[in-house]
Amino acid sequence: MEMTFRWYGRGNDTITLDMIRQIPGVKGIVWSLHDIPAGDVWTQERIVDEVNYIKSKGFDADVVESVNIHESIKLGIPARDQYIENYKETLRILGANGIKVVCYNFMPVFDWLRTELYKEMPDGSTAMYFEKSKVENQTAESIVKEFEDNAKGMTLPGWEPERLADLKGLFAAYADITEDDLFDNLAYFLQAVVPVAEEVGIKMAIHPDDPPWPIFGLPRIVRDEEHLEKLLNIIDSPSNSLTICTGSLGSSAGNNLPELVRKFGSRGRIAFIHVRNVKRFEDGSFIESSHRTQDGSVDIVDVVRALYEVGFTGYCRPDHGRHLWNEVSRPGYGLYDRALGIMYLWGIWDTLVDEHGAIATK
Ligand code: DNO
Repeated sequence: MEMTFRWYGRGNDTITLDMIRQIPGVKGIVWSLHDIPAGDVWTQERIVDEVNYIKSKGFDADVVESVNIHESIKLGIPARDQYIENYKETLRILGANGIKVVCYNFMPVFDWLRTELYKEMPDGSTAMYFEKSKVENQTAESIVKEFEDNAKGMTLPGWEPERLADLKGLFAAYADITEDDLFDNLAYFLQAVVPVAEEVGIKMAIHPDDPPWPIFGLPRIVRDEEHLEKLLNIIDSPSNSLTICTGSLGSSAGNNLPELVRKFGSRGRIAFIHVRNVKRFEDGSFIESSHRTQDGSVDIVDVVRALYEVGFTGYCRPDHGRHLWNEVSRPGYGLYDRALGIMYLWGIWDTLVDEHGAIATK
């Protein structure tokens, strides 16, 4: 397993690569070109500049999260073909520069959604919170506005302003799109890009829906074991792989994360894993807790054990953390709690290695 850390780029993150270097065992940086609008080609020049900078600090730049997908591809409208061509071109350039994994998602309109970015916890830290009834009783516009107003000036990953500028128009466009339609549009996209990914040595790794249920009546198709199985069957290739996000999938009590890791990991179809914990409440709400098993509803110890058992050699990163010790950071992406998360994951992993031996690494 290779430990990585997500970083938003020079001038776009409160954390520097020099800080990340002091977290034990981090080998790679998970990066993206966040200023490039979804659908545009990433140029060779920009990619080389970012990769070289990351390498100059002693890290690899193997994983990109995300190359976002233009809405027309999800909607399946004619304009998609040009955007798919652009996507292929970006993959070719990324592949030529040694990139191994591209994380993406296929969520309509929104990427992840929460109702509070800084909910106060009993210990004085704050964490991201999703209150189910609030989403059921409020309009998308009002929640999005609140969400953006509360971000303390930080951009939120996956919340491209150009996409959200016309929420009404987007909702209207999705009015007739069923889950089957959305799945067909995903299949169309993958059939076009996976052969290119194979050619250039990239694993496409889809991120599950967050939260893993339909919101505001929009279709969601990457929510559970059945969905994951169905999408892997679109093309049986390592270049059509998964990002398992234990927090996203774990927000739904029906998803057994260690079991999913055993099932898809043993088939070599997990390219990337985001490990974090969430505490689920009876009414369907959830809060992002510390990574520790006892603090949330996901058995993180067993997730790591499952990774070990399947001989996982892919990429791992700690995911959203709480905001601790007055740190000012992008919501969920502070330094401290993610660093604590890494040490928890290493503690479990190193114990397994100590007791049972190292697994073959790449
Ligand atoms: C949120 C992230 C997501 C994720 C994308 C992947 O913090 O987990 O924005 O990066 O869904 O495409």
